[in-house]
Amino acid sequence: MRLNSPHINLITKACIKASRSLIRDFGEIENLQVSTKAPGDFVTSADKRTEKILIEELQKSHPEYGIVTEESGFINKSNNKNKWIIDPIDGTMNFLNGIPQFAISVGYEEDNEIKCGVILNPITNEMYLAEKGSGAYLNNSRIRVSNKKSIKDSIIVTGGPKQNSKIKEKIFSEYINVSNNVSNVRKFGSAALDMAYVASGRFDGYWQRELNYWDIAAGIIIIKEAGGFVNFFEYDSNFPIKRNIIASNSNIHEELKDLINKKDIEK
Ligand code: 2AM
Ligand code: CA
Repeated sequence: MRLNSPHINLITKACIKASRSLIRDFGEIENLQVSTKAPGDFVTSADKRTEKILIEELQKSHPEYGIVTEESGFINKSNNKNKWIIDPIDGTMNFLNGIPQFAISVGYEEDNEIKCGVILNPITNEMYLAEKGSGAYLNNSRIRVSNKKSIKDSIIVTGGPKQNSKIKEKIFSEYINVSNNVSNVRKFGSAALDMAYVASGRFDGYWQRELNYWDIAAGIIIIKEAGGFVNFFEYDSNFPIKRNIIASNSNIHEELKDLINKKDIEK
């Protein structure tokens, strides 16, 4: 079985088209590391190019839909019913350094709920997709979150703090606390792929502060449809784009939440 509603088909097609250009850009960036051109500028243009293709493709069928993107901001802001949430390159730092751990991430939101989403790593050719009520898939295979029962045996992935974070100490102390209470913590540099890996059972859980909604929109539905739990904490309704997230299989979710919310863990 494979998902084939109009929305998921549209996203899939747009991501595949955008990925061709992104793969070319990635080939160039490896050359750029030995050239004199500033890599930062190149990433910006790769981001913009990828985003432009995604927007053009998605707008062909639904020019009236709202779009929330990393590079262009809001399009059709008054449409609150139907929205595409786009991150053209999630894992920009990896992309910039020639590390093939980045993805195109596109979610579709209806009435403020994510209904479907696609995360595509164009280099490994892994496409994660999900639609509400229809399960989650990696390419053509159904995926599920892990069945790990205990937090102390779990592999947990995280990210941050970002360079300009004002809460670095808090994030580092959470990192220590979680590390001391799980099997191991990983840091891979792409929120979208971190979530895709939780959905496919490679990691048991994920948490991260100071994300933007486009980093995680597609991941939310993919994890939920893979049987996992997704929660936001310390949500500020004045900044709805900013998110702190915890996502994991259902067995360890409460324990992971406790590790993040409590500074001192009773042994
Ligand atoms: P990005 O690559 O699209 O910037 C890295 O831990 C993850 O956090 C990436 O998914 C990255 O998305 C995201 N992130 C969001 N805001 C960030 C920031 N200001 N600095 C670094 N990473 C950020
Ligand atoms: Ca991102």
